Amino acid sequence: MPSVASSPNGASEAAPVERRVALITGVTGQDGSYLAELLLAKGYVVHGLKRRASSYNHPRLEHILDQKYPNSERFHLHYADLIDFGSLCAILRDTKPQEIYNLGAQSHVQVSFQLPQYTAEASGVGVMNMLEAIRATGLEQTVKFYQASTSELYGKVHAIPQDEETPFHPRSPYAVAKLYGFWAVKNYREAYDMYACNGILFNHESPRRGEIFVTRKITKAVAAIKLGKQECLYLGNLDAKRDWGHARDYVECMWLMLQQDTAEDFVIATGETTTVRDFAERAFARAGMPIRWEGKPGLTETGVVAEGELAGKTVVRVNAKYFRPAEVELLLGDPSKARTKLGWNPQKTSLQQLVEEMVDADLEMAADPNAYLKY
Ligand code: NAP
Ligand code: F7E
Repeated sequence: MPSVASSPNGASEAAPVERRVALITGVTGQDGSYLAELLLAKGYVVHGLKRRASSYNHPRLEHILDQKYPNSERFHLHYADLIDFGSLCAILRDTKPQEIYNLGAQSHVQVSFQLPQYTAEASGVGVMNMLEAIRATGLEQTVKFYQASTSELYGKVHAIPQDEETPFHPRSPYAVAKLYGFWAVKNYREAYDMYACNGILFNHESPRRGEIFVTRKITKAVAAIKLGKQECLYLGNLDAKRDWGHARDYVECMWLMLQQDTAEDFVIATGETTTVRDFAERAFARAGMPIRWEGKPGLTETGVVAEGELAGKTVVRVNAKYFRPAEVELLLGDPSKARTKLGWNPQKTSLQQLVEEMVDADLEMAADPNAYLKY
């Protein structure tokens, strides 16, 4: 494999060099944008897959596509879709990547109950399509393949904390689809000796998180309420527990997983868990609106601003429409293997730092929509 050519600041080198080539599916998503930044800084040529849409659909990549962005000329977008096998073969034939990061998926758990078949195609069969496209283009012995697997596989958990040996018990069409992808990766590793691995990633968030995942929904609402643009935040299960990390830290681990001699699966988590309720408390407090809970836990419970300008205002209510047909109550990952074998630091960003970064970014974006491009 050619060596990576990067200077310490990630700038282009003068002499022509053979650069490593990576392909990212899901590059337009939260993780894809951070991973593209990381790989460009490491000297890669980065190809990303984008879907056809009727309107502009890659705001998270806007800054990278700007010619002023360092190494922007090494970033290329291509139309393709995980459910279109031919398009995957074409992109592999044309770009010949040495590393593939398969981040593309219909990734919303609750939405997967409304779009079960589409989710199966994109998040499950899409993985098989990509693996078969690798074989069809003769790349199976040269390419390293990363699959975005998920802590949702543990679902109704059989052990606390969850590690690489914990049995799976998926609780949604999304998790069922991801289970298929997980085993496709393991199967192709065993059957064809491919370098293919699963990152079993626990929830990871950032200012670039999709707006209907609970953390971003909270931080965006906190900012809008603070600025008088929204009255109240409606949530579902306040007592669900998640192991929340920062997406920027987690993409480093994806890269590390493809730099090993042999392909293995890894749990990526912080090793700490907390409730949706606690996340909301921290977010409102960060914006200077500490809340107290009133009423019995359940549909009638409310979050009320405890002090300050908005004291007494009800800013959180529970709405049953956000409850799921089957819930994952508690996720807590054990990142020991990643820490030991990959040298990865699961505690690089604390939960409090994550909350603060997200709230501060949303406050800025609520005041100035153009501020989005900075995040
Ligand atoms: P995200 O923001 O929802 O991004 C998903 C990406 O997949 C988007 O680029 C989306 O394109 C693309 N996509 C959807 N359907 C596709 C299809 N049929 N063909 C090609 N691309 C398609 O997700 P994320 O948070 O960055 O997560 C990245 C991956 O990690 C996903 O596979 C997710 O399931 C998995 N994961 C995420 C977490 C987490 O906490 N974030 C944890 C564990 C695993 P559009 O922009 O066009 O919609
Ligand atoms: O929900 C509860 C909800 O949608 C977290 C995806 O990236 O991580 C993510 O899946 C918890 C759940 O993420 C609302 O019931 C309460 O218990 O932010 P979420 P998720 O379902 O954990 C995994 C690892 C992935 O792989 C997925 O791709 O929060 N919750 N009230 C709510 N959730 C949402 N979305 N909205 C609410 O109003």
